[in-house]
Amino acid sequence: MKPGEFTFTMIKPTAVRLGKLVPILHEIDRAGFSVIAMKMTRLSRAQAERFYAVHKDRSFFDELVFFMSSGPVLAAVLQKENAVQEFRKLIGNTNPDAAEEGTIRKKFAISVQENAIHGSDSDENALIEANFFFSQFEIFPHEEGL
Ligand code: 3AN
Repeated sequence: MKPGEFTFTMIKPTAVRLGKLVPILHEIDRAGFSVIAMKMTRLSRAQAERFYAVHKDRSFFDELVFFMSSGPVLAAVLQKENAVQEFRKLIGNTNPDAAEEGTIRKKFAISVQENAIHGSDSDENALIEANFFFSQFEIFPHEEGL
């Protein structure tokens, strides 16, 4: 996997519970991303704390950990040229009130916390987050020419 060509995403518990998993995957597909790894799982509190460790001093950290471990999530690695930036554009602003029309968060988020979907914010974090959920044997990048 080359940096710049992939990103990590997670469809969050509320979106899964409300039956938005397939509609969101449809948007991701329409935007030209290939799924190269995917699993449905549920984070323990400890795993959610580790995943969001960068936010541990923020006021919303405990709530965020509680929410993210409240039900199943869909974790995936997506391949596309310039994946991190392209995917951030597709999902839109963290706060759905500020999210651009047509973005996934505009369509599916119910609040700034329960904002439907996660997308890595840098190539470095895309790698860290993909490795958090998947082993090297569970990621299947498309090689050039395929
Ligand atoms: P993004 O997911 O757009 O990169 P971050 O990294 O600032 O946004 O925040 C990580 C997660 O923390 C968000 N996806 C959201 O679930 C939650 N979050 C961010 N800001 C707030 C807030 N002000 N109140 C509650 N939860 C928040």
